[in-house]
Amino acid sequence: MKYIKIILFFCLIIVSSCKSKEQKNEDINIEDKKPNIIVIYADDLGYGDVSSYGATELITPNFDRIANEGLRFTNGYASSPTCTPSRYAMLSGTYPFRSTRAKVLAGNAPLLFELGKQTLPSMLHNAGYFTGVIGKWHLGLGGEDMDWNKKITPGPLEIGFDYSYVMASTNDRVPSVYVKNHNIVGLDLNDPIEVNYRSNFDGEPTGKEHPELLKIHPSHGHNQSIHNGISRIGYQRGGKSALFIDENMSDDFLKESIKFVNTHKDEPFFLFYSLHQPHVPRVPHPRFSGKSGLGARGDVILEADWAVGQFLDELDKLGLAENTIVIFSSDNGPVLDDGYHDEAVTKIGNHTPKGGLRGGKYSLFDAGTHVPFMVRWPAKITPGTSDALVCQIDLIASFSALTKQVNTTPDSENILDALIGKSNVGRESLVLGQSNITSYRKGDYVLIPPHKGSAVYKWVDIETGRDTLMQLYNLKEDKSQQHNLASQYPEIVEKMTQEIESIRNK
Ligand code: NG6
Ligand code: CA
Repeated sequence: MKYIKIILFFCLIIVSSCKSKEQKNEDINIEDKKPNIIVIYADDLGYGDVSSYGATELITPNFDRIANEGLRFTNGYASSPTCTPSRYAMLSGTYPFRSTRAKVLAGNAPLLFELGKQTLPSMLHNAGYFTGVIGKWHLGLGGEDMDWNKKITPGPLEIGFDYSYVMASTNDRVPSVYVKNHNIVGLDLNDPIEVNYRSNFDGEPTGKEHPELLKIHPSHGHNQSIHNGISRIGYQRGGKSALFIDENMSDDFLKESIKFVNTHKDEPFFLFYSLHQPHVPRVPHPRFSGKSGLGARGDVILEADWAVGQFLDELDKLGLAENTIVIFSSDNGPVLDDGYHDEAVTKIGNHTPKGGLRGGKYSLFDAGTHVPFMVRWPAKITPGTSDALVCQIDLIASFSALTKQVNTTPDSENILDALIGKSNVGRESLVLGQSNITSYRKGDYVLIPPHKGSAVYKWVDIETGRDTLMQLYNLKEDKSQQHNLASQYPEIVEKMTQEIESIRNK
């Protein structure tokens, strides 16, 4: 009996010590486990294109899930009213005006980034994350006069991504292919692909000369090489086995993204899931054709919303949702006719993609850069709405603070507390735009310095925001920028002008 008691006593000690070890580990894990980080990035989605931002004619339950389960920012910005500079700013923490090349790039442009400088993926890679990009790239690939049939480098892998599966440029620019790591997906070297942005290849039909071959007709530009019944910007020949099918693009990127999170579920990961919707050409899978009643633009937004829902479901299934930061935003504001007759204009009805803001894609007015911006992190964020001024350019400084890295980029600011709702103060001020064409937001004011050029981009029917006069608006009181206050508040204009200069010369 005595021996049995002794044995039982030791068993108890062993069991209880195991239990306390397990509990401790759990505590350590909760505290120390790095959250996964996912940026879901739409292409040309407007502030008013999402139902949680006020859309009533278009219902986006899955984008809304992120907003409802996280923080919905009412003052969230892309850095620029076009794609390349916004993406450049987000990944490099550098204002686009600091790079002469950070403008909409041709499909055969070399990689935009300066190698060796810190980027969002390189910083997270150094913090122990597996980093990946899937979807639209549009940041240049390779060097000058690249042979697309050989190893394509430098590209995403040379700026800190561990894995990449990207559309080479845009869906309306050749080459119409995906590039996985260093190579074109599905390329048959017996049918090499050639790309040219100056002249066509002999015997290749173009949209301009052969409109009878087209299923979607261009309204401006987009009349060069034809692929999948759609003429594009630029000329390409060959590579037939590798050309993407527009209708499948959303599913292709979704499948890749689902595969990515499954493969990396057991390590911290960063995924830049870069949607191509609702950029032109808008070609939904037949499952979504006609679903919105708003033409192809509405249909592809519903398609993107569905894909995001599938992706979020996968995070749930894998048990990852709780400790994963999901950011959803857009690279620039909305446009209706961006180069194809696709009923975006004729079927718009009562839908308002810019949600009451002025301007749109390409514009210095607010709708160019003021976009949906939501952050979900169930483990840490209490759902709600935030009016803090936040910008995509700040992800790198904020996440380097989160992962205890040093931010070495010039313009990114640590606004982590605002991003996770610990504070309702974000940035104090923000430069927007590209090259020398900039505006400057500070608090509720936005200053648009004089810029030459026409008041409207006629081909897309969007106000440019350019004026030879100084413009100053108070966005809190005048969100549609109707009242120019510049002459009323010369001292604010003066101060903000000086601040732009000092940021420029930093
Ligand atoms: C414009 C294209 C437009 C779109 C845009 C870039 C024409 C006439 N228009 O030059 O269709 O491709 O560039 O869009 O070619 S972005 O969202 O990738 O910045
Ligand atoms: Ca875009």
